Amino acid sequence: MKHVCVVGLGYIGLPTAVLAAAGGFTVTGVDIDPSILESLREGRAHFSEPELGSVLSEVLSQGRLTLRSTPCPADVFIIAVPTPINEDKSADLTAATEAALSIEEHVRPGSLVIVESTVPPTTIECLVLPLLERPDRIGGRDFHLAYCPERVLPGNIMRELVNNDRVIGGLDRKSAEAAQAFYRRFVSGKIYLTDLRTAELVKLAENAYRDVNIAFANEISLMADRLGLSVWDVIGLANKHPRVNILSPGPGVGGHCVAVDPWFLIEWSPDISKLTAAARKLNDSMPEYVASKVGSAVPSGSKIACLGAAYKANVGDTRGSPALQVIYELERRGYEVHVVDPHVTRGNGFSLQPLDKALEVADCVVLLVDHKEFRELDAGDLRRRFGDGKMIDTRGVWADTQF
Ligand code: SAJ
Repeated sequence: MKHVCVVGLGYIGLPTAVLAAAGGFTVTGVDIDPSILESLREGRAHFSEPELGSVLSEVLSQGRLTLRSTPCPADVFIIAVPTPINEDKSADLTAATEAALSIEEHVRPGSLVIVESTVPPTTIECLVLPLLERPDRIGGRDFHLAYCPERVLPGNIMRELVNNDRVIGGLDRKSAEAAQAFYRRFVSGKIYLTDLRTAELVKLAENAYRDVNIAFANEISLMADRLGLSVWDVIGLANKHPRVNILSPGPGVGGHCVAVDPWFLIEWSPDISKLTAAARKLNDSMPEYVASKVGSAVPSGSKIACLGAAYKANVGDTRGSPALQVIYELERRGYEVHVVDPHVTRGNGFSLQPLDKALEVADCVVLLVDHKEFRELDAGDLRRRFGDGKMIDTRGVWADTQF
């Protein structure tokens, strides 16, 4: 087992390809996006993650990582392509299907195929396996097939890929063990072996668990608001209980994982996933709620300084960002929105402003993302400038203002 072909060089595939190369494998990284391949060939990653750039340059210079637009024969194939949802919240498995089809011709006896993309239950056995099998090439008997979902937290991917425990689901025991041998070369976390369906549900359960708990925090924030209380005090005190750990309310749930994966469960078992669906609905209603808070503070046409566009603190990723939903809703309601986000390099559908300029002209300030730069702001100065009623804090940074 020496040559690895990674299909999909995004937030998971690229760090995985780089770490496998650094772990001694010869790696071919495959992506259909020419601009990604071009920037990688120049040694530049198309997103920022601590330590990614340095290890990428190292394995490129050592010739351990080469880049192509189509797969090639290899001992190990990793599918790490996006599995988003469609407008109707159904799973979009187009990229995963195309990735499996693209490696099919290169699968040899003894090959190991690992899917890392997050998928709905039964996808590996019902969609991926049939795409790879031939009458004379049966999964398990002739090649190994495993599912190993990632658990990394954007902003710390390189370390988490190495240190986090892994769950590997195998088509059969030998497939799981073959995948374990592969990851053991660069993963220091514990590796747990199980079957395909268990691994699929484990991954979805992890993110649905988080979404439901965030929804609960948001529900408490609505109650606190109606009572005229600080939700930050309420949750802070409730969490003093030794067995209570209420998460933090916010303007909604973003990113391409926690806000997406629960829909795979809802689509697969709508008759069961009542709590999961209610949590998704509540979290997706939060941007509108935040916009209504602004509506209660200042009239339409006012200038609003929106601090944050990214989906969460200290990252520049705006995919599925609830902050963006608030920004678009405020614009729809006729406000003049001034967006500040030091982590976002380019605004899509909005222009980015310097912080001091936005605060200078604004009638109201809304904190949407608790970037470290915003945590460093002097709340007292802001209070003197805006007054409590025109500082809307959705992340508890200015604590004693109402969310
Ligand atoms: N959020 C809250 N309140 C909280 C925590 C998060 O409003 O208390 C919001 C964030 O602002 C953000 C969204 O939820 O908009 C998701 O952020 P996150 O930090 O919870 O998760 P992700 O999407 O960055 O990463 C998650 C992680 N999963 C879990 O924590 C169970 C990560 O470990 C996964 O690998 C990743 O999803 C994934 O790729 O599946």
